[in-house]
Amino acid sequence: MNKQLSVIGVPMDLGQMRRGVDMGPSAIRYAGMVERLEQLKFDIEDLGDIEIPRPDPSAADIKQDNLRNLNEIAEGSRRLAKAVDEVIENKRFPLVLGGDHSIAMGTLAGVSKHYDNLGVIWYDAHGDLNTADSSPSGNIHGMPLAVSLGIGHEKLTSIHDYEPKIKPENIVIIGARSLDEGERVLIEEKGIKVYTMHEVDRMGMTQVMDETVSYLKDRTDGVHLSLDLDGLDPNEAPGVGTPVIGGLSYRESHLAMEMLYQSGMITSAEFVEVNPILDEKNKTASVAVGLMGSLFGESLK
Ligand code: 5AB
Ligand code: MN
Ligand code: MN
Ligand code: MN
Repeated sequence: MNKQLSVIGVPMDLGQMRRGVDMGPSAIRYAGMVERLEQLKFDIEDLGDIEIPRPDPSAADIKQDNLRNLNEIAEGSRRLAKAVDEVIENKRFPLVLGGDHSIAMGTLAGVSKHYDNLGVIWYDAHGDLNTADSSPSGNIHGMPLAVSLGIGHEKLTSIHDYEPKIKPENIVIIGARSLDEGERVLIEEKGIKVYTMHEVDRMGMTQVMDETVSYLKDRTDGVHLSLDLDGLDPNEAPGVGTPVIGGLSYRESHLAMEMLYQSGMITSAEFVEVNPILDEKNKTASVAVGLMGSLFGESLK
């Protein structure tokens, strides 16, 4: 694993309607991220936060074509893509801190340029495969995976001047338990691999991760982990804007991260949707930092 790590914070809250998720990067830093990773002998540089444009107050909450804050999110994503691109250019591992999940459009735009077949592990209660037409909310944080496939508004799919960013056969979704009708159709149509909570319950996380790793190993030349904290159960990660009961446990999630570390395949990562205002004593940010520990090689022995 690349031991040169660059951290980018993205104080983005425009992809959904609950304020506070823009403070996610601070909460994660406050939970001791840098110290935790330094103990694992990483060379860490913290690049600080990307500047996110503020929406015009007179236009607040106006939904343009069922895409709330479209222009500001597109601009923020372009800035993030550029920053992530540069990190990889400098041969370092990008670790991105959200912010809501709409930032994944920018992260993937910056990462995927460097790979022919980027794999993506989408650890989430949701599929994030909506378009303006299928979205029940108009919230862009429910759309980044579709956008990265080249499906959605042109202002979003064209971020960083190429598309699509990823191929459907290179995606694995883990932890899904809340999929909208349009998302189910897309999953079926595109043949996207999904381990819902049903499969995790039946097979156990060990088999889910064994399969995920061998599936991606053959077909990808790099793998991005996009971890939405709402993939975990809200009892263990309460500080998220769109909690769904019946989620992945803390232990299952640690196991998943440890197996990803052992696979040696992860080349970039992001941790998103931590909302300290909805949290209990920074619990969710601490969980995020704990999962980073496992992803980056902490072990109990
Ligand atoms: B998250 C919902 N599918 O589109 C929608 O937290 C929820 O990034 C999206 O996974 C949740 O509004 C987006 C109902
Ligand atoms: Mn989610
Ligand atoms: Mn998500
Ligand atoms: Mn969410």
